[in-house]
Amino acid sequence: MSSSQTAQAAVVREIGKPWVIEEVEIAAPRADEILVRMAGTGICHTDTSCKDGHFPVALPIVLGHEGAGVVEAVGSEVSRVRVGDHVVLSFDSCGHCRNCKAHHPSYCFDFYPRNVSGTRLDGSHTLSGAGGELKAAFFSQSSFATLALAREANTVVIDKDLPLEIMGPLGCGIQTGAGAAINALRLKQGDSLAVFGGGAVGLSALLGARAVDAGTVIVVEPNAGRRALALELGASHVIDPKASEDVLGQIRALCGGVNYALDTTGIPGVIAVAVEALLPDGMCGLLGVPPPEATVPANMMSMLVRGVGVKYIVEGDADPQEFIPRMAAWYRAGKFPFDRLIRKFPFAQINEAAQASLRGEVVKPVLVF
Ligand code: CXF
Ligand code: ZN
Repeated sequence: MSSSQTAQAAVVREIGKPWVIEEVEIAAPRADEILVRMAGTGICHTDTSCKDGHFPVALPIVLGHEGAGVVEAVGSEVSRVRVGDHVVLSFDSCGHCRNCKAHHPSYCFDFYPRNVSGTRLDGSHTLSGAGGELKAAFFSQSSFATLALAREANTVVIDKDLPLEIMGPLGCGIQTGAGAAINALRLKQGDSLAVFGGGAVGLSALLGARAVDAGTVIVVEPNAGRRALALELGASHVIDPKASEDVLGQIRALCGGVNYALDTTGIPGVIAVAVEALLPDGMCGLLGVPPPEATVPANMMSMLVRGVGVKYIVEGDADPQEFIPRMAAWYRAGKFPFDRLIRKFPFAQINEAAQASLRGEVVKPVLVF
C-alpha cells in the first residue's frame, strides 16, 4: 500500500464539545508501520479526559487507544505482523531504553512523545482532514477511526477464534487494572486487596486478582449496579462510600486491613483512605488521572510505622506482547470474563457511548465498525 487512503474518524476540535465524525486522509504506512482496519475500539477514561480538557493534548485530535482489527498493510521493515492478522493495539514504546530492555515498556523513557504528542516521533502527521493536518498517532494508533496506523511494538497478534470486536480494551483499560494487581503489586494466592472505584480499571483489577487466586478483595464503589457486578465477578465484599462516613473503619472491620490497595479515582481523599487501610509492608498503587494541582495525601509517620508505600502504575506495568495473550488465554479458559464489563455501540454513537459510561450505566463501551 503506497498511497494514502480515506477513512472516517471521530475528531475533537474543541475541548468539551462532542466528537464529530469526519472524512480524513490517513498516510500510507512507513517501513516500520502497520495499517489496521478497525473492528472495535474501547473508550477509555483517558480519551474522555483528553476530550474534556482534564488531560492536556494538542487539538484538533483523533483519540482512541484500545483498538482491535485486521491488518490491511505492513511496511517493509515489519517482520512479526502479517496482512490478515487479527491484532489488538496497545501503547507504544522504544524497545531499547533501560526500562524497555528490562520488559517494563510502560515506563519507556519515550512514553509521552510516542503516545500522547499527537504526531509521530519525528513530528510528522499521520492524518489530515478538512482544514489541514490533524493531531493523531495517539498511543501510536488513534483508533477512533475506520483505519489506524500502528507500529510493531504496540501491535499484538491474537488468535483468530477470539471475538475481535471486543478485544481492544485488553490494550489499555483492562491491562491497566489487571496488570496493576498482577505485574505491579505481584498479588499472590491469599493476598488481600482493596480496590477504590469499580469502573473498567477497578473491576479489571478484581478480575486479575481472581485470575491469580488472591484472597479477600474489597471493592469500594458508589454505583449500586457496579457493586452488584463486582460481587458477581468475585469480590468478597463491596462498600458503598456514599452510605458510610467511615470506609476505613469498614475495611478494618471486615479483615483488619489489606496487603494491597489500588486507587482508580485520582481523588486525594480516597487515596488517603487507601493508604491508611494498608497492613504493614503494604503498597498502594495509583491508577487514576488526578486533578492537575493534587498532591499525595499520606501521613508519613503513619507510613513509616507500617513500612507502606505508594506508587503510580502506568498501563499495569505490562509488556503487551506477553500480557495481552495471557489475558486472552485466561478469557478463553473462563478465568477472566472481561466481556462482562463491555457493551457495544455503533461507531456513530461515540458520544452516546461515552455519556453512558460517565453516567455509570456502562462499564466499558466498545465502538464497533
Ligand atoms: C494513561 C493514563 C494517563 C497517562 C498515560 C497512560 N493510561 C491509560 O489510559
Ligand atoms: Zn487508556
